[in-house]
Amino acid sequence: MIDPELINSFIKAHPFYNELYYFEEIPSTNDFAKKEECRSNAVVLTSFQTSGKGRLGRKWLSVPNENLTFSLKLKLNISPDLNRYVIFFVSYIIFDTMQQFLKRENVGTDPLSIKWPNDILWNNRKLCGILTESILKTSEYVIGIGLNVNQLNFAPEIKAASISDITGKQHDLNGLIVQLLTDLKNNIHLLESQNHKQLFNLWLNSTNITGKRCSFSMGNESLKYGFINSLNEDGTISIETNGEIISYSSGDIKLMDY
Ligand code: BT5
Repeated sequence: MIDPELINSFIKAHPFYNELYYFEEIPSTNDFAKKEECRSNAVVLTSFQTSGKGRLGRKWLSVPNENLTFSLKLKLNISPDLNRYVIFFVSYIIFDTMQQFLKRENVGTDPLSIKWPNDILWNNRKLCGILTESILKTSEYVIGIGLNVNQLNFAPEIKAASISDITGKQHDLNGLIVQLLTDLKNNIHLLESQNHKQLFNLWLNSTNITGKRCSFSMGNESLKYGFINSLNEDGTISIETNGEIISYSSGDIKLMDY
C-alpha cells in the first residue's frame, strides 16, 4: 500500500521536488500533471489509474495498490529540441535503479534491458513503461512512469513482467518510489550538464537489442522485418531490411528471438 504521508515527508526533506499530489484513484497522473493547477517540480502519484495512458492512444493497465503509477512535472534546464535526452535520462536511471535493486535481491540482471525508445524489459517482457510529454508553453516536462511491482497476473495479450515475478517476493511500494525519486534527483546533472554524450553512452550500454531480429511498425504502415543495426544519439533507430538500412525517429519494434 502507498503511504502518502511517508512519501510527503521525503518530498519535504528534498526541495528538488516541491509538492506531492496523491490520489487514491485518478484517470491519469500525466493528465493531472499537465494541468495548470499542478505545480512545477511536483510528484503526482496514485494507487489506481482508471484511464492510464500509453503512447499513441494506447492504454496502461495496472491493478489497484500493486504497482507504481506516477508522474513528475519538471522544469528542466534543457532546450525542447533536446528532449530525446530526457527519455534517455529517465529510462537509464530507472534501468540502473532496477539493476541495483535486483542485485541486492541476489538476482542476476542479464535479462534486464532498455528497449528503444523507452521501455524497460525483463526477458522481452515489459517491466516499466514511460510516457514523456512536454508542455511547450511553460517549457516543462511531464514524465509518467508505470512500474509493475507486485502484480502477478496480467491480461494475456500483454507481455508484462513485474518485480515480484522476478524475485518471487512482494515489495514495499514506498521504498521503491523513494529510491527512484532519489536516484532521479541525484543524477539530474547527467541531463542538465552539456555532456550529453556520456548520458547517451550510459543509455546505450543499458540496451542489448542491437543486432537482434525485429519487426517494426509505424502508425498504419505495414509491418517490416529486419535487424536492429544501431541505436543513434539523435534518438533514431536504424533497421536493416533486405540489405537497406533505414533510420526511424518513432515507431514500435518487437523483438523476434524469444
Ligand atoms: C508506455 O506506452 O509504455 C507508456 C506507459 C506509461 C504509463 C504511465 S503510468 C503513470 C503515467 N500516467 C499515465 O496515464 N501514463 C503514465 P506504450 O509504449 O504505448 O505501451 C503501451 C502498451 O503496453 C499497451 O498497448 C499494452 O500492450 C502494454 N501494457 C499496458 N499495460 C501494461 C503493463 N502494466 N505492463 C506491461 N505492459 C503493459
